[in-house]
Amino acid sequence: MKNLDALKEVLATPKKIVITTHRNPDGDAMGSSLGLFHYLSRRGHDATVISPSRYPSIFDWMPGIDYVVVDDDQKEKSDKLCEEADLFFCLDFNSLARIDRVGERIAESDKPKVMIDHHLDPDPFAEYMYSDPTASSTCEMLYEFIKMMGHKDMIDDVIGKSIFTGILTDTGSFMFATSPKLFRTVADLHEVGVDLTYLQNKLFNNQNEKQLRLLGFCLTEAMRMYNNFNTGIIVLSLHDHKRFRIKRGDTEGIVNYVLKMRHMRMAILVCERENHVKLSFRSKGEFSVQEIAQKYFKGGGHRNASGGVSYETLGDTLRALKELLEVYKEPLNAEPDF
Ligand SMILES: [Mn+2]
Repeated sequence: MKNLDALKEVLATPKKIVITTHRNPDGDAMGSSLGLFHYLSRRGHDATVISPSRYPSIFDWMPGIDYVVVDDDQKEKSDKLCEEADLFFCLDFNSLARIDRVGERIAESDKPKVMIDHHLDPDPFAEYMYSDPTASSTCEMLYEFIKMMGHKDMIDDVIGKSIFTGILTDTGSFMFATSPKLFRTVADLHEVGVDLTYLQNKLFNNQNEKQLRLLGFCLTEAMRMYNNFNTGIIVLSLHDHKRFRIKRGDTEGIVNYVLKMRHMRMAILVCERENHVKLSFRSKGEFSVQEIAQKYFKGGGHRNASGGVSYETLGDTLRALKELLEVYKEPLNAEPDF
């Protein structure tokens, strides 16, 4: 990590610290933010997590979640915290443009910034930058960070649970982006008492009837097959959002079901919102959805999991996607490498 010793120096005396993460925070965003919050608070810092938007209710059980400030709902409080902060931590995103209003506040501030993130192509806005696109998750990196600070012994069940949450969600329960190093980290977390079964139940066996019925609808009605391109696209219109009363987090993980079909190389979930269309991309093997999300939909992420947005209508967005299938026809139809 760049300037680690200088950062140790900064953190040697109590500071007012704002920890922030990306919009629509996932398990890695919440896990890393809360894990860091506990670590810094215990060291005597006055730390607050600001999430640009609300977090899904499946994270309600996480220790410390009640102290999270949601910028969309608490703008004044959030502005005041940013104004008064001595230091900012930016977790699980790598460009301030990705976090709208909070990003603007942070960009305006002349106070130092720390970035801990595993996405590709970071914007070098942070004085203290820890970027590792080979890491499974920001949570895995947070574990390394606390170790580098010399405080591995502070990682207990509470911090461990937060870290483990991001590892589980970002790796799809160890299905992708794993490494020997990750399993060593996980073994350490196990040793300090983090209960994997407890977390699995909290994170993955925690849905309500509506969410499961929505999954059923997506697979029976909303999934469009493009077998000539080994691609499946699930489309949820505004009407569907109303019909199923879809809330933040309800569509989490649904896109992955498309890839359960043997021949599928790419899966896309298209959600029509009031003034934009949200896209989630998944792929198997070497085929990169990161490239598509970044080049055509102002987004990005990882090779096999990325997100983006379109400001065209739903119809125009779907037409653009179909044209892209033609553009990528050859790699989509290559011999499977999975
Ligand atoms: Mn992540």
